[in-house]
Amino acid sequence: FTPLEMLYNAVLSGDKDNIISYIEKAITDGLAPMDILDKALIPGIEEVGKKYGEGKFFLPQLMMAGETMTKSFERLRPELAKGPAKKTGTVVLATVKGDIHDIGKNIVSVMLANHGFDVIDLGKNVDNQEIIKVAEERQAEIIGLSALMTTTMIHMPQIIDTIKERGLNCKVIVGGAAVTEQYAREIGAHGYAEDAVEAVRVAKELVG
Ligand code: B1M
Repeated sequence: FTPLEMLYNAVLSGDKDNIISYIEKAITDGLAPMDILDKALIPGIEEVGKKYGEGKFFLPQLMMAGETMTKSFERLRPELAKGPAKKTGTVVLATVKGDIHDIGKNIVSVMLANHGFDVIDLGKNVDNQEIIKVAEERQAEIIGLSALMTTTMIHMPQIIDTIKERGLNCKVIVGGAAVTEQYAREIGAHGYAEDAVEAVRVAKELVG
């Protein structure tokens, strides 16, 4: 197996004990941290989601894979963090209420910070009002919302409506596996991004 295949398999099988040594090996072999994420870890966790959706994997496997992915991302985080860029704007970022999926949101967080955004990451399962309050206090140019479930993405339009009602000068970017570009348009979001690289592009465009 190549280092990328080893990592893919480790996420798929929820191999928390060995994932770090595989990451170390991949880094020593000169693989780019973003490639490790995009070509091994994310495809691995997506396959887990597919198998879980098909009833071939069960909750314990989903949890093990999630923990393995989180552990590997924490190891990669400092590798992904490049030097300070010039300040681009402030983003308040959160996974919406009722939703504890934060792997993708954490990737978006690191990427935005790498591109000079001051990221206030409120974490996961965050109340609508808390997100709006912090954005207002910190005069954030952007609110970034992540939702992975059809049952939780409904908080997004609620937040957007409140912002509009209060006349806050703040743009909202939405993303996460449950969200589509069409949904983003329907709820009146200012931006949608399919992945972390796209999120940076959209955020820059909105503050531009
Ligand atoms: Co859950 N889960 N999960 N899960 N889980 C999904 C989302 C699911 C689709 C699996 C399935 O059924 N096939 C399904 C949701 C179904 C639906 O609503 N349609 C599901 C379910 C049902 C559940 C539970 C209810 C299971 C249960 O308990 N019975 C439970 C929910 C708990 C809760 O939130 N209240 C649950 C729990 C978990 C774990 C805790 C075990 C774990 C999460 C660990 C963690 O995040 N710390 C987990 C995992 C790992 C998944 C899957 C397999 C993978 C998610 C992931 O990390 N993907 C997922 C299946 C799937 O999504 N295909 C699934 C990798 C990540 C890099 O992608 O988050 O999409 P993603 O982020 C991307 C882009 O979307 C984008 O950039 C990122 C980087 O490219 N992006 C943004 C994300 N946020 C953005 C914000 C932006 C812009 C772009 O702007 C601000």
